[in-house]
Amino acid sequence: QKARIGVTGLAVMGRNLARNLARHGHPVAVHNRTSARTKALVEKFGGEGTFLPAETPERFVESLERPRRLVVMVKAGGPTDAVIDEFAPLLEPGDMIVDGGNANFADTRRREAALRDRGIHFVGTGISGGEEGALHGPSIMPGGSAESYEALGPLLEDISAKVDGTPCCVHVGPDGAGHFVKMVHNGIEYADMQLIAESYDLLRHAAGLAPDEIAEVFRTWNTGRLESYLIEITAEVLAHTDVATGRPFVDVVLDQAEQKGTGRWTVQTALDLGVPVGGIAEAVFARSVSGHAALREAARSLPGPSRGAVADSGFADAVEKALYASKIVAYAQGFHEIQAGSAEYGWNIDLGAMATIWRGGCIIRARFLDRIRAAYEADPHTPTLLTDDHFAEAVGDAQDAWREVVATAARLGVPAPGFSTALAYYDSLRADRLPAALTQGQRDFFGAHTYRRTDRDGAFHTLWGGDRTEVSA
Ligand code: NBP
Repeated sequence: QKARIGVTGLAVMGRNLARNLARHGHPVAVHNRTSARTKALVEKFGGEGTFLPAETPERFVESLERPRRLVVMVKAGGPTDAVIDEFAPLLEPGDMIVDGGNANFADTRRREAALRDRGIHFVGTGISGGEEGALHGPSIMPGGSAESYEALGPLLEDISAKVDGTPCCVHVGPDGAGHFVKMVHNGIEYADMQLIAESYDLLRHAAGLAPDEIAEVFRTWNTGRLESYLIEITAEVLAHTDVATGRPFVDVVLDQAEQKGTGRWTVQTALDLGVPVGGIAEAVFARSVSGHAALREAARSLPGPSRGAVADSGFADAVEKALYASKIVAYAQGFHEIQAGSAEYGWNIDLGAMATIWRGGCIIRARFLDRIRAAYEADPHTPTLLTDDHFAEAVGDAQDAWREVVATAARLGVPAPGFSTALAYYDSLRADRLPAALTQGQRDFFGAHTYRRTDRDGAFHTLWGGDRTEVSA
């Protein structure tokens, strides 16, 4: 018997993905560099379906039906190249290597081009949902050729999460498109988490609520428009009591957030593409600030504001509005980045389809994504989600409360970089005139960089060091 698909790399993600495939009735070949993992998988979960364990790459490749579908779930970076170097010589034209790791999309483009020359499809595939998602149905974002999707799509759709019967898996676009979209997904996840963290911080330190009371607030929010996996688990974490000390769990965890890199890549890529993603950038920086222990220690004695907490019973509602509005901004920025990446690399990504496949399986799954899907359905070329009728109205309704929350945060000295940057972005887009005109004047003054005028075409320069007449550049 041959396997329909194979998975190499059997740490948490690969093991659970292989189990998911087997549970769906697909015979799956399994392989790992260290064969103890392969043995352990078959011993423990062999009853869940048909596993074909292989100790060597050669046996692994032999056990796959053609065209071969080989999923690689190893640590991203060097290990992925090592695995490709090991397996590619064993493959034949038409075979597919599916990289399900969190690869950088630029690496995926390089690998895809190199393997395409040898007739092998390289399918960089974003997989979201962590280990639980991999087992029970992740959100899957495959890139690579349309031809490879014909052979892979049905399998991947089968094991993906489903929402309203629709699989959370779609062919994103050629070469690195899948990993690009997965990267931005993670960037949005950073922003979403940061906004939730700021909401908690304000409820705690501006409104003076206790963690279990805040958990209740989040539970209530989770029955409304903010309903999402992240809000749900936030309530769980906040309600949790540390077993060892009996104190709120959130008070015994070291307040230094870590990161693996996809958020940073999202921001670096946005800078390269010239797309403003302040919400994601502030989220990455907030984690970075939290980790600078010595810097924070040195600055701890700096003076703060003299005013105390707010005693406003409507504050939690205001924070809900600020959170919703800021979240819309963060997603609008993320989708702008996907739109720009798609244009830059010729991927032709369907933005509404991305919202559709993020509705289930992944960390940012939320009711809200249905709204984004609807927005792109109404206007696939909308320049920003913010001008969609629904979102424009929601932000319009929320904005007074949003401004109040940002002002309160500033007044009380509670850092709210996510809320603040989102509001500044909103106001920048809305502005009739931006002070960029002054910036251009300064640039022309010190560097003769020229400027354009509102009333005439062309580039101009003022002779700042001379008689200040204007010349055509
Ligand atoms: P890890 O990222 O911890 O990688 C461990 C696996 O890589 C093991 O199977 C290990 O084999 C293998 N490996 C390494 Br390390 N170097 C290798 C090499 N030179 N040649 C062959 N194999 C090598 O596993 P993971 O947490 O399951 O994640 C797998 C991928 O999925 C990663 O790219 C990750 O970014 C991505 N991802 C993870 C999550 C998540 O929630 N964890 C979510 C979404 C995506 P060994 O057993 O012989 O050491």
